Amino acid sequence: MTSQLWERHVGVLYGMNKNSKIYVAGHRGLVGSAITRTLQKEKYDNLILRTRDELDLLNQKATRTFFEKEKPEYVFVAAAKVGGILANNAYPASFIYENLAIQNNVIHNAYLTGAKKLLFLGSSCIYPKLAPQPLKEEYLLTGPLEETNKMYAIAKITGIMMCQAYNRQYGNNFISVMPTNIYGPNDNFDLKSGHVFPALIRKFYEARLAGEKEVEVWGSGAARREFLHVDDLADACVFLMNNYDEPDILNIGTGEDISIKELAEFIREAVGFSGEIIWDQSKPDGTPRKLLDVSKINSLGWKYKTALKDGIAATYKWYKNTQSL
Ligand code: GFB
Repeated sequence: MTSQLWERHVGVLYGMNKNSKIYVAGHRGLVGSAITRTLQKEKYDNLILRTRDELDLLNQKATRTFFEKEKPEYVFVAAAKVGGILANNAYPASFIYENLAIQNNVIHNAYLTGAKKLLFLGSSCIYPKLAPQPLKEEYLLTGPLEETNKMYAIAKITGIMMCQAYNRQYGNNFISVMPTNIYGPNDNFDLKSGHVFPALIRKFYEARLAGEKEVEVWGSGAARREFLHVDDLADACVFLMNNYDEPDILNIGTGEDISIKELAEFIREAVGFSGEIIWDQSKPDGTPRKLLDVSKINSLGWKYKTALKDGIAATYKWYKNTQSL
């Protein structure tokens, strides 16, 4: 029996110590930066962080060298090629190639260099397009995927399977979590490549400043999504790194959804834009509904904190401040 299998066998807990060596892959992104903030706030003081210029996770050799030198004990895999509905649809090859490469390199090297535990971030888009709602963890691989983000989803499903395979074959403790749609500071506010939340903040803000009469929003507005503040996601990730040791995937969300129409109204109000919303139905709605069943994570003692309207106000404030810098 390997030492890791033995430790699991005798029930050694895998929680982090304040001086554990923790690598946050993707620490400058929306999710990675929030995990880093949370760890720092909770006084974990041995974080290993590398910018993309310092370490290209697409590069197998560079990733191997980094892991062999640093040997992190805990790894958060928040590095990924991400984007909104149009970017996913337009660049399927980049989404499948980059995500597979990054996660292969990170997961395999975490195994090779003896990481105690790894947390892999998936996405709610791994579930079948027309699965019953709310989406339970057991619906994974039970039906066809949504076309607009199929390649991203396939890559993320592969990451989940890889973690489970390494657990089974090598006795690793690699867990996978499925966050719902995330928003907050350090999001991508680019209108073409980003997600709906930051795009709407920017569109309404710029339209208000320019005195525009209308703003174009994509799709019919009927699609329903669940939105979680990234600080809540980060809190859940740190909680699970310390308290969850199962190979089964776990959803992270609020358990509440709204239509894109409602979201647009909320954001318009928060930003103070008084013009009209025009729906551009030539753009795709994507999956009709994406609401996670969060009963499993709730039963472990974790629940989200940030109400959507508070999250919108805070994110808008953050965005406005970045514009006046
Ligand atoms: O956020 P979003 O791009 O991602 O789009 P998905 C959500 C909904 O908002 C869609 C509508 O129905 C869009 O048509 N929408 C309206 C807009 N206006 C806009 C806009 O200005 N920009 C954007 N981006 N959308 C992503 C996946 O799907 O969800 C990723 O592509 C990932 O793979 C992520 O899983 C969580 O929720 O449709």
